[in-house]
Amino acid sequence: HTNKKVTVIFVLGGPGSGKGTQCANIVEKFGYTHLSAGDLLRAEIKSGSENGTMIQNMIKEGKIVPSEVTIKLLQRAIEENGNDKFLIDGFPRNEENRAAFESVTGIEPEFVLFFDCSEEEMERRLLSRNQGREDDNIETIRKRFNVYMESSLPVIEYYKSKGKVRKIDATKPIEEVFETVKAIFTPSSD
Ligand code: UP5
Ligand code: MG
Repeated sequence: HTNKKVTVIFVLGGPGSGKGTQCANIVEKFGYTHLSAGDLLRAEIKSGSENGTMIQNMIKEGKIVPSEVTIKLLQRAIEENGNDKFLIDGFPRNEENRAAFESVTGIEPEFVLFFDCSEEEMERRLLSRNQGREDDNIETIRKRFNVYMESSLPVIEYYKSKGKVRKIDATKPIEEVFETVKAIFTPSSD
């Protein structure tokens, strides 16, 4: 188990729903540390790690990288960081990810932010992002949507059954989405 008492929020939603964008806002306003599983995996490719080629091929196909790889990166990032509150963005992506993270780290999320966005809008955003991501082409985007529907939505359903999902209409403009996010992070006085 992770050697540290931490608060974790999972940030979930489809490809291009705005997870990374809103995490940056939450970091600035509420002092969390942002851990994007996808960013950690892309850094692992760049670092020339022995898993790099395997990770690169999986991302190109929109597939989910074996959980032990992703969990090791997340756990190391949590343990190396001085902060005690984390946004974990884009993980867990399937039931096996979820169960393995819980048993390996002993961490359960405080709640789950779910960015709910139409596929049409997500596709438009990904195709105009232009940041050189190898998975932002229409063939890979379709595969990412399929994996999301089949494997990732059930994780959100699981947390919904535990009353942990905070669902946000992510189709709106960035500023409006952040207004909703802020309300979730700001304790009410009732
Ligand atoms: N944008 C954002 N919000 C907007 C708004 N409200 N209105 C208009 N435009 C908005 O946003 C995407 C684009 O939309 C940006 O240009 C932004 O300006 C604009 P972003 O915030 O980047 O969206 P995000 O949800 O973070 O999209 P991302 O593409 O990162 O999501 P994915 O979940 O697809 O990507 P991730 O990096 O998490 O994973 C990539 C791959 O890694 C996976 O497909 C998988 O192969 C692998 N992976 C694993 O195997 N395991 C993991 O645990 C994680 C990843
Ligand atoms: Mg992202």
